[in-house]
Amino acid sequence: MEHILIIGATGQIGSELTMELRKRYGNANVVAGYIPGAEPKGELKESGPSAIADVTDGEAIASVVKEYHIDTIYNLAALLSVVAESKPKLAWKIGIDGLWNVLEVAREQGCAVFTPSSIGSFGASTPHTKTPQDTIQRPRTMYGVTKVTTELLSDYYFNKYGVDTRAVRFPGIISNVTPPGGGTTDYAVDIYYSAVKGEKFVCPIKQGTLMDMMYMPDALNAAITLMEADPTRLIHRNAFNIASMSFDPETIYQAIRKHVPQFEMIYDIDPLKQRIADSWPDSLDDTCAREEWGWKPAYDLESMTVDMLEKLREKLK
Ligand code: AKB
Repeated sequence: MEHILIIGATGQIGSELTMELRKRYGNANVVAGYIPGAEPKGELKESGPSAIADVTDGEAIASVVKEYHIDTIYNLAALLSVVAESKPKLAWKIGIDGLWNVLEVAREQGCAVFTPSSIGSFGASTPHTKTPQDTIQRPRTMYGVTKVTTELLSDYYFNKYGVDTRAVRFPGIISNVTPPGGGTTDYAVDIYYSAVKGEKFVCPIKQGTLMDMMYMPDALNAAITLMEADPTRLIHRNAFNIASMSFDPETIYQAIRKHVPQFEMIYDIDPLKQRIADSWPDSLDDTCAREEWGWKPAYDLESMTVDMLEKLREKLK
């Protein structure tokens, strides 16, 4: 990786991934790609180059790749699971037609491509505990359908054209910089904001509903380490299970209450979010990622909670 384009650089993952890559690869070598209406601001804008990179416009992507001599593309453009259910056509257009555009540019201009998949690529018929790397993937959400297709299309471009496509299946990502929007796992971010603001948290997911989650620094490390990995060690490519923690709402609530004893939580279940959460795994088996490229998370629920509370107290003061 020398010259990198992040498509979706102002989103939850993109905003922090861009800054981390700039730290590691040099500010001038990492281009923040955005769509009009979601322009980079503050440090993201000031620290390095940015360009309009609308995933639905293949020619525009091609010209940014050419102008900045891009060799690696992080394609983070997608609608999350809940919002994709209300806009299925747009979810397909961004997730799959957009991916096609990116893969074609990559094929023509010799770029490596990272396009994340998700725990949402699994469905109710997938084994739910210690979900294996290679298993049944028959999701019934549009988000899941686009994520399985992402994995297949990325493998197709690798096998047919030799495009260096690699990806992980992200769990719910918890961060304190840019909030997520329209996901099923968003409650695990929102709960920290409520705790720090001194508000009662209304949880949309039922007690006992387990889902894999990950702290942002581990997610960034996964995305970068995989793209830096020796390709001869990779048996899998699209996409690797990665895991660091799995919990239900009660467990994260108790973890926060250890530090904020007066914090209160009540439940008001959102039927769509609950249906999606019930169809997703309780926990993933990430053995292949550990063996093939040395994946190892740094944070667990307790260390993430301490860091989240400290950072949010600072941010919201
Ligand atoms: C969502 O909830 O839609 C995402 C995901 C797990 O992919 N955070």
